[in-house]
Amino acid sequence: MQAPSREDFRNEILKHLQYSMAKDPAHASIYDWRMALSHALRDRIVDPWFAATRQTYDQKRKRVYYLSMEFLIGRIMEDAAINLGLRDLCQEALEDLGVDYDAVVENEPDAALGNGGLGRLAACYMESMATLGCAGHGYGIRYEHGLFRQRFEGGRQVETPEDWLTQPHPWEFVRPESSYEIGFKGHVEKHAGRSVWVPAETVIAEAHDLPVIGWQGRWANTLRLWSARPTTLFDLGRFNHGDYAAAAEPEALARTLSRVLYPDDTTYQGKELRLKQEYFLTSAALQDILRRHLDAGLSITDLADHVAIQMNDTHPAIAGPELVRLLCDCYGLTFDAAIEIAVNCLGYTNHTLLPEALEKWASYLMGAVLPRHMQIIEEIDAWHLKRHPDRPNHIGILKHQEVRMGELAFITSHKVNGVSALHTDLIKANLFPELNKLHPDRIINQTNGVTPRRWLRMTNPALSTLITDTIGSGWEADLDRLFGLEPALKDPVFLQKFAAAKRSNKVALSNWVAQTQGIQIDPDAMFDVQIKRIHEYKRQFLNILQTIAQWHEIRKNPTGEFVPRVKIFGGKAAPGYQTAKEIIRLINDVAQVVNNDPYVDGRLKIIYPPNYNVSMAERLIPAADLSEQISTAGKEASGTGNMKFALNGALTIGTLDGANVEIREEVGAENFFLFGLTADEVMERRHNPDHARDAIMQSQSLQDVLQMIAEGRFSPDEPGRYHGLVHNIWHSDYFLCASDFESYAQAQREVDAAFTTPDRWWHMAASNTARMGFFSSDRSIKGYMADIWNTSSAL
Ligand code: 26Q
Repeated sequence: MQAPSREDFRNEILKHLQYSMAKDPAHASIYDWRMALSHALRDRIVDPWFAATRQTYDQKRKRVYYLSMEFLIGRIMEDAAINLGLRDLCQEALEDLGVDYDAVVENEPDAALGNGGLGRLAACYMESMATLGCAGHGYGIRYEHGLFRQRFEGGRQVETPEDWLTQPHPWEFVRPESSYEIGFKGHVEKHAGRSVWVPAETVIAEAHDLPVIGWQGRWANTLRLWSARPTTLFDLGRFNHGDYAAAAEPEALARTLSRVLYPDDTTYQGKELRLKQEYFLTSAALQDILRRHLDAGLSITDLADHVAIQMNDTHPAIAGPELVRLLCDCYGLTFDAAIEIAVNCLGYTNHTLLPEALEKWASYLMGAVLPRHMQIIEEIDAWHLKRHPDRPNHIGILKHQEVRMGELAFITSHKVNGVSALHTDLIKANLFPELNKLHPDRIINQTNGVTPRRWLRMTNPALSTLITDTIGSGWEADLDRLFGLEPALKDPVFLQKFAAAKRSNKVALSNWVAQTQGIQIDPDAMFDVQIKRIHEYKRQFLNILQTIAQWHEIRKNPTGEFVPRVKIFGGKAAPGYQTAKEIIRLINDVAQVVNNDPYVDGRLKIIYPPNYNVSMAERLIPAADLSEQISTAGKEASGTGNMKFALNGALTIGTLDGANVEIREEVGAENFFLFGLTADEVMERRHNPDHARDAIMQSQSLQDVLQMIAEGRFSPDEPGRYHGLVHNIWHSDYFLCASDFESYAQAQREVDAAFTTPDRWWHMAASNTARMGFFSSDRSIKGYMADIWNTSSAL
């Protein structure tokens, strides 16, 4: 579609203000303008969306289905405008109408339907599939409440519900005709040799479609989110017997099913409602997939030629048993035929090695909620054992009266992938060593990526313009073209412009911090950023210990030369994760002391804005000088924030963990601040039961820091507040903060030295941007298409 003229587009916005919102421009609020603009943009998505849908149907293309319990989308409007090539036009048309474009963008709530990395990855992958012309459908849950909102009270995290859906959502289209019944509980009957599951509870899954528009609007896919509706409002039998509470049960289940996203990202808790949510998503998706396949006139036995289904972690791993159930019980296939089709369709992406994060469901719970699936799981396990009689028994799906979802997903998939090279090696060596021996070709790597449209073009216009001025456009959909910046790295004028782009982003962030936090920060200080979920393995604790050490140094040398730093933290803790919450409170307590210390005199500031989310990441990342990627080696599967920072010209201080390893290889060791133990050394070091004490005794600085915390320097009203944290680092320190402390301190001093040599710093920073092409999610998706989905682009 042709881009409209400025005047035409202005009129389209006005038309929607009048006829979609029934508002007079004289009385329109920012919200009304946002709705009008969203509708005007939406109109321009419909044609490419129809065209792509029709082409996939006509050509009977293989379709890819991405099943995920989380899609962490963030704001939609500006992303759509960017991909349609209309962003500047939106700004101009609103300007003509006397409306502030930035305020309209800000008015949109984040779609926070995810916890962190896994959910944001799903959103980047949807965008890349649309950009690449891969016929892909996302399936997720339309949570009424996304990830909780975070506030700080006296430095402590307080959670409040998120309520993005209290406003109308202009990007979704409800599809009542695409509704499916989902059963739970009940029993299994046998009729003429066929099993029939008779559920005791049912709900309806109703489809809500979001268009996902690719770069330049050349292709569009659908993200289909399910919401639960009751099958019947009342159980009339019970109602007539006067049992009113029980009569309302069907409605109560449906109301809770798609109500809220579980806020844990690393500990699974065996909650019945979570299992029901997982089955709800999976069953609705599979019924929809089979209906579409059969509606196209294709044979059920050819399913794997036309359908690839990717499971985003084990959360939808009930897909294997559910597909077998549908094929056997509803379409009459034999078990052997059904499981073969299922394995050929399914792929499983693993995102974690942390034992506490691996999903396991008590067999009794699985048997109670999904009785037919429990039978099928046992059958799948027996089938696998029969095919591999030498299989050690302890590596099966069922162990200690639990269903292990990782093993289930592995056995029911033709490909299992890790999300970085190191992570994939560790999956082979530590997580599934024996299954890997039986299936040596099954585990493969697909290193994560991020979409450069959102994470560079949209959020960093200053740098994007410089890149385009230097190498021309086209890099947005072919990120390897950033290598074309290489000659410019030698040009001092280019490096100056690079620095100026960064500085403009830092000024914008400083203004925002002043407005929202009431704290003045200096745009010429180094902006040192750690933003991610709060978790012990990610080691925000190590960062704050180091920050305290730096403060201590400044106080010891009040007239000394120090590189001014602003330490910026962002992130939420799972509501039940007490240690993570203590770390949050410590950071806030330290910030209080440091930010109000006259001796520091602007050389150190600590900022922790509450409620970190996608939109906040979009502000912080373009303004960062230093990216903190400091997890205990072997624990972070990949990381994707690390990629966004380096792409935007921040330097990384990091361990050899996850994708840091590959980032360092790409950008060059000389452009990366490495520290810490390797994954092998971490395992080795834990053999020494005194590793923490030994490390602490060797670092006077760390001893001083721990002493100050223990004495209550940061919590004078309650000196014992952090005794738990201090005791833990002395006596256990599983994540090796003590062992890596000195190495981290030394790397930080190297960072300071580089920052005080601007020529060197900006050369390093620009080298990062120039060499990050590999980390486009387009490269990842091409890998999935070639190695897992066996499909090609329609463009
Ligand atoms: C499971 C069961 C019950 C309740 C919640 C969960 C649950 C939910 C979310 C478990 C895990 C998650 C999220 C995990 C996650 O975000 N992992 C991250 O995935 C990224 C994308 O691959 C990686 O870059 C990160 O390294 C990894 O931590």
